[in-house]
Amino acid sequence: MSSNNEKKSGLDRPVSRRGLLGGLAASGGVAAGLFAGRANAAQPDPLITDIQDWNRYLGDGVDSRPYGSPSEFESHVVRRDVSWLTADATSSVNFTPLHALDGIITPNGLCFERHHGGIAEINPADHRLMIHGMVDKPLVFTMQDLMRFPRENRVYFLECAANSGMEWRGAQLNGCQYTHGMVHNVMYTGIPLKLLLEEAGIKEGARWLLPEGADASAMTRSVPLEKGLEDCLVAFKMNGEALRPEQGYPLRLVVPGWEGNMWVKWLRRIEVGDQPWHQREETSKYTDLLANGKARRFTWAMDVKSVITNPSPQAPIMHGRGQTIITGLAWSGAGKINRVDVSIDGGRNWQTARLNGPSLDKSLHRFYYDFDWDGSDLLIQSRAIDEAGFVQPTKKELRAARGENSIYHNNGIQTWHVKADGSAENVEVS
Ligand SMILES: Nc1nc2c(c(=O)[nH]1)N[C@H]1C(S)=C(S)[C@@H](COP(=O)(O)O)O[C@H]1N2
Ligand SMILES: [Mo]
Repeated sequence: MSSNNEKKSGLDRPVSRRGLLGGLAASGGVAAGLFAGRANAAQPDPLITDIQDWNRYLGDGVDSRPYGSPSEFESHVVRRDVSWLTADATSSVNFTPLHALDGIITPNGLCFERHHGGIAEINPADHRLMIHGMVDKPLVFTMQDLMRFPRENRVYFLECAANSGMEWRGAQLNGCQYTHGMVHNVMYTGIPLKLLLEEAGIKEGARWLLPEGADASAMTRSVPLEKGLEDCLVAFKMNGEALRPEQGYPLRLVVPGWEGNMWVKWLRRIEVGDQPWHQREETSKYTDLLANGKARRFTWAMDVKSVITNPSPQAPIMHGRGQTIITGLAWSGAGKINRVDVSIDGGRNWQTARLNGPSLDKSLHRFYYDFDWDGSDLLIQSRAIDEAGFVQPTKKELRAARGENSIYHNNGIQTWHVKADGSAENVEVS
């Protein structure tokens, strides 16, 4: 996929709210009357009065698409990367096009990808999962062995801890795909890890797990045994079909609510031990350097967060003033989302948004806020509150607590500046 977002120079500096609001009166009203309803048009609409080709000629038969893909008119809805972020083709990341989706489920072909050693292509017949270390009997499972274990279906978000990481020091990337697109939400079919661990028999004194991937990066992370027994899954299906190669085919670990990095893909080994291993991904990476030079470590749970997906820089308002819908996503590693508030004036006033769709534990939640847009400039924001009572902080509050050194765990409130012509831009209010 070609890169299509460049670093925006000059946006490192926060835009002051005073400055933006000062400009509101002057620019408001430019879009007036641009989008009068078609029903009033003087000319007859040929799309109504003429018979179109698709109405006249037979279409393709059922044999033409044995595995379906989206309409050609949706070809712009793809994962995209940021050129200056991606070092080379194999150590890379791309982003979910959140602005083009609705509901809560991420389609398989649009789930963002993050891999440290490229995509491992594994024939499931050649795949093995080993459980060893502090267990009564070390075991090796084939994929067929795993099919004998009771399985469960659960929907969870996966968010990379570095999601929004480029925004720690100021508004930078123009689009929620880039600022928030390192998240996806999928229904997994998998075996509770607890069942596999019990099959091997956990020895007394065991406290930690070390899952390892079969890819070239052989990714490892220390996971507390308690979490493994509580709700982790060894998954082989996503949204009903086999995992995609990008997502760890044929087997991945699901660690609900916790950093994406712990969700080891191409899962081939789980070691059981009595202390953490202090691997690369939990020491030099995925630790949060504070202003005082100390670092937070083992920051596993993803914090309460939300973002407005429409309108946003890649998805301007196209229909002009009047009845307008703001929509977005909210999630929390602590559980369900209780409430989402929306502001259209940069956080001075807040209204409660309407949550819609299933409200599931550690899953994305969809919210809508319907309002009458008068065509004036807006500073739109969303603020999520989860069932544990955590409230999404402003960026100012976040920086006061954590400084600006980190790239991980940025859950600050996002602002889009919507202009009179319906376009939107990434800004910060101060
Ligand atoms: N084996 C292996 N597992 C891995 C990775 C990897 O490079 N190799 N990347 C991790 C990171 S950093 C993240 S954020 C998630 C990304 O999952 P996704 O590609 O399904 O979005 O997988 C994690 N699991
Ligand atoms: Mo990640």
